[in-house]
Amino acid sequence: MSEHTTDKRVREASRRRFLQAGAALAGGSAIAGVAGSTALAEQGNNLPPSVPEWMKTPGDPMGSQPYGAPSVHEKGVIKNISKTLPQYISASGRTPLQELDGIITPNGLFYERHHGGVPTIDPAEHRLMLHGMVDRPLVFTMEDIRRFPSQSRIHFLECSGNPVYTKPYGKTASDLVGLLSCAEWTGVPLKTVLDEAGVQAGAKWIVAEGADAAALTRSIPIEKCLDDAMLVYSQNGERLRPQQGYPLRLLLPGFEGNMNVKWLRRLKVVAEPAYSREETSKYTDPMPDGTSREFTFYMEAKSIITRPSGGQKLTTHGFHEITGIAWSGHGKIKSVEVSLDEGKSWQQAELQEPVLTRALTRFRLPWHWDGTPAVIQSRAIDETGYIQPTLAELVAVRGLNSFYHNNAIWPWRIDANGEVTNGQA
Ligand SMILES: Nc1nc2c(c(=O)[nH]1)N[C@H]1C(S)=C(S)[C@@H](COP(=O)(O)O)O[C@H]1N2
Ligand SMILES: [Mo]
Repeated sequence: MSEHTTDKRVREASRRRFLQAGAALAGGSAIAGVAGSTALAEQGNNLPPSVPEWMKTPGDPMGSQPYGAPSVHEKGVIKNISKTLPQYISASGRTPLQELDGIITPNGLFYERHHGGVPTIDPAEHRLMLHGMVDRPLVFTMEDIRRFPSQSRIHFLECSGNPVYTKPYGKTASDLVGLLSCAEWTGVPLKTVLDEAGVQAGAKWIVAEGADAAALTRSIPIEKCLDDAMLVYSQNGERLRPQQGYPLRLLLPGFEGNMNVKWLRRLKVVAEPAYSREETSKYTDPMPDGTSREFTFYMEAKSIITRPSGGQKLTTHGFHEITGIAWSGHGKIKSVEVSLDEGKSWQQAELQEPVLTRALTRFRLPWHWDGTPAVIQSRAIDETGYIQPTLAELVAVRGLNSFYHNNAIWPWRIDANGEVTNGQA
């Protein structure tokens, strides 16, 4: 036996010890036969102690993929695009949250929501016009924008129809809250650009307009524009994808997705909001007393367990890590609690560092599943002390006529076979 193979055996054995220790650590009795202990028994040509096929000849040469793509074995990890909803012009594609680790969404899997299709914009012909209540109206080329001092920040972006409030359909974490992603954004603070133009006294709002066929228009309060708003041109190190607003988008950390205008072409500084379609007939919430919530801006604290989650299956009893993501438009996540008993009791999950403001935060809880059916769920608590509500608590306040801004706790049901399903359905 080669030294290499012996090495692998040692590693296999130590992995086995770890999984058993993990099961004990999770509070249950260590069960012989947890994942890993069968590895040496199931002998195949590519399994230990054999040398696998892919070690016997050189691999693919360099240059076959000038822009990298995932392994052919990850073909199933793609955006979740509904086959029943029409997907032309007004469209959405969800991030497969349950397939991802960490907090950053790869650019190819970033969620998409468009009201007039995805325009193809030549950056050389793209301009940003800044006018209205300013001392010096200005028109910027993309080169002008890139000459400003830059900044990179990690923030989530979430559509406020995630999931729609009345019919929380869906099997998977992605079906439910996949209109959510997180990236490192690079651009220029909007304040820097506004200072260049000189905002006049009495200015209260900035109306932002996109260069798509929808000319999507939203009014942004001036305070946000002078705080952490950014004009972004890059996403996870490379230029924005066309779907995310290439070559320029407005990023309003923590504000509902719709206000983060893509393909940004115009900013008008004004005293009154525009009362555009997207802030009157859409993205507002009818309340039981006949009034409507509008200009809600911030996305409230929310979380979801992504593993184990709907559509997945626990194939073995024993140690399993429960993990998921939490986020809040109001700032940092303070803690995440997980319940394993239908919400009767809650325990503290561990938060993965860094915990960033208005960014996804990964949480984890070690768990020993003994095969008993269970209902698991998580709730986020943000730095303002706000606690993510149950759906019943949300309905008690909002009634049943709302459509957007559903940040309810989402339970997953695990049956005796280990099948995980939507606990609300
Ligand atoms: N110009 C323009 N901006 C837009 C939209 C649009 O259709 N046109 N969609 C909005 C909505 S509803 C959301 S949720 C986010 C989606 O951003 P993404 O596609 O980069 O995920 O962009 C917002 N900005
Ligand atoms: Mo949205």
